[in-house]
Amino acid sequence: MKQIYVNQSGFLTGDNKRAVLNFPADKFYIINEKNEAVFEGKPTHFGKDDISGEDTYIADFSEFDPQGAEDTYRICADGAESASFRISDNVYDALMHDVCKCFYYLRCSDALSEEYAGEYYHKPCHMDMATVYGEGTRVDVCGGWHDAGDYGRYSTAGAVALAHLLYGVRFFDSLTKVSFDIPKIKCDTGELPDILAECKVELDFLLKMQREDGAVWHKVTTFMHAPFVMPEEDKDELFLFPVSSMATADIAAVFALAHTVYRDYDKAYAKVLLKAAGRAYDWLTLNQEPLLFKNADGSNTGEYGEDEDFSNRFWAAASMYEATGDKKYREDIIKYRDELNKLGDKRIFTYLGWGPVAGLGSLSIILKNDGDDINKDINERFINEADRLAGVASTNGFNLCMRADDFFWGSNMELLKFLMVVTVAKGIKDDARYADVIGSGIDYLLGCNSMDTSYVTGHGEKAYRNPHLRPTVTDDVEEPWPGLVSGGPNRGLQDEKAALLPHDLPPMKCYLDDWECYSLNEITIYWNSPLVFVLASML
Ligand code: G3I
Ligand code: 9MR
Ligand code: ZN
Repeated sequence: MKQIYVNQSGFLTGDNKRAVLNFPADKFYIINEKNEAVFEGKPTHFGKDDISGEDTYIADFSEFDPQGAEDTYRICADGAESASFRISDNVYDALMHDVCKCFYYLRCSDALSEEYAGEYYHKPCHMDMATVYGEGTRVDVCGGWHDAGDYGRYSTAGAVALAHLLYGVRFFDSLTKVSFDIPKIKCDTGELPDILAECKVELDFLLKMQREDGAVWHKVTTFMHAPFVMPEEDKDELFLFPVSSMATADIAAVFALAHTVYRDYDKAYAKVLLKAAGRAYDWLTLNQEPLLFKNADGSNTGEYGEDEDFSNRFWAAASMYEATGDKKYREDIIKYRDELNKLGDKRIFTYLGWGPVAGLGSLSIILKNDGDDINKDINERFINEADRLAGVASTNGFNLCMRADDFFWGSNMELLKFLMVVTVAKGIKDDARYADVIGSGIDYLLGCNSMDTSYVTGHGEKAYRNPHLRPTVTDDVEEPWPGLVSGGPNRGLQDEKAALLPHDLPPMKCYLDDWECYSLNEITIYWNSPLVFVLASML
């Protein structure tokens, strides 16, 4: 079928603008709402690539920068027509609002109000004390965000999502200006910016996930995933599953990072965070052996297993060093850097979670900006990775920095993390390819892909509508919350329904907009958070 793929949300004025055709045509036209042709151009043949499996033709309309931000346009060629899109200076403002607001809707316990949640309100949930698994002690761990389509709350996943948001605030002050209609929280300087009011919900929860001795429980979930019910109907016993060194390190790191952000707004809170970070760090110092995590026998909630904890410890050391300037943390940075180097993966210092998190440590080192050898080495690794990604993008018609192997569970996060790396690299080195790769990545996410689908709910004429998300499937509201990033195509086709798809599909087409497909179409906090980071750089 003849298709014209385009970013269905829109383009920023002045940016590069492209659509992709999967058929040859002499000319393409841009038409406005009155069906008038307002621009014409000639598609150029790119050829076949292994991620889409299609013979692609590129329609470049970068020159088209119309006045009149509210108009919508379509691309036409040879009888085919694309989805509509806009071009304006503020085309991503509504998107940013919605992507951020999803964290509010994902709040657990009694933190939603009808005033702010509207039709997506749910009653208080998961208010009971949780039982320490295997011990029987009961602990209050109310609050935080549900992780995803399930109702679990996982420490490492929460820390990583927070990290994307809080590093976003550190790198791009613009993020503190974004408002998304949530309850205000008072602070020393007046009111917290919305993004920090929202992050505080998860930080407060993670503070409760820390044991007296400084270690952090890996997760709090029921023993088995809940059926598809509203959160308040999920009444099974909550368990605090064992502490892990990954959770403890990630929490040390993210509290230290949060300290550097909140100290400008709420000194007392920033102090609490740094103290808790220090306690977690001291526990790590006393417990040098990795304490990895495996699900209890028979339990099926998220495992978030990792093979080693050096990347987590590296992140903790880097974040503590940035927060305190204390040289003892610098020594640990070197120690864990050397351990990570032994693993033999040159890209590891650019990995931004949820598994390997050394790249988050790198962000602290970049922010600290000491200019020493450690700093130079990290800067260079970000540049090398950005250059690699620009190279990958040049091998397909979508200018997408993804190889076939990158399309696994949560491929959209893989993409967004790559875009974060390129975004940071762009701040280190001026290279025109970087902005282009970021733009094309966002175009892909918002519809310029061979599924012709926008992977953000409510943003795009053909946005996906059936996320694997318990409240959305269960409530009687027709549309899902807007602003949810789907996990996206996954060659592994790792759930029962996805397994029915043909197994020889090109990577980009291993997707179905079906709520049953949790390996293709779930949502999570840490798939929304990297989009916030990348969009913040574009505001
Ligand atoms: O990293 C490897 C890569 O090297 C390899 O080439 C590729 C191909 O097999 O696999 C990659 O690993 C994948 C890993 O995600 C990467 O993060 C695994 O195959 C894949 O099974 C794994 O999926 C994870 C999934 O849980 C199952 O464990 C997702 O990342 C993770 O986001 C997801 O998390 C779930 C929670 O458990 C529960 N809550 C919902 C959440 C989202 O679905
Ligand atoms: O709904 C669950 C989803 O949030 C998880 O990502 C996924 C993997 O842990 O598991 C889903 O739950 C499924 C369970 O694992 C197996 N039976 C079907 C469940 C979904 O309906
Ligand atoms: Zn809940």
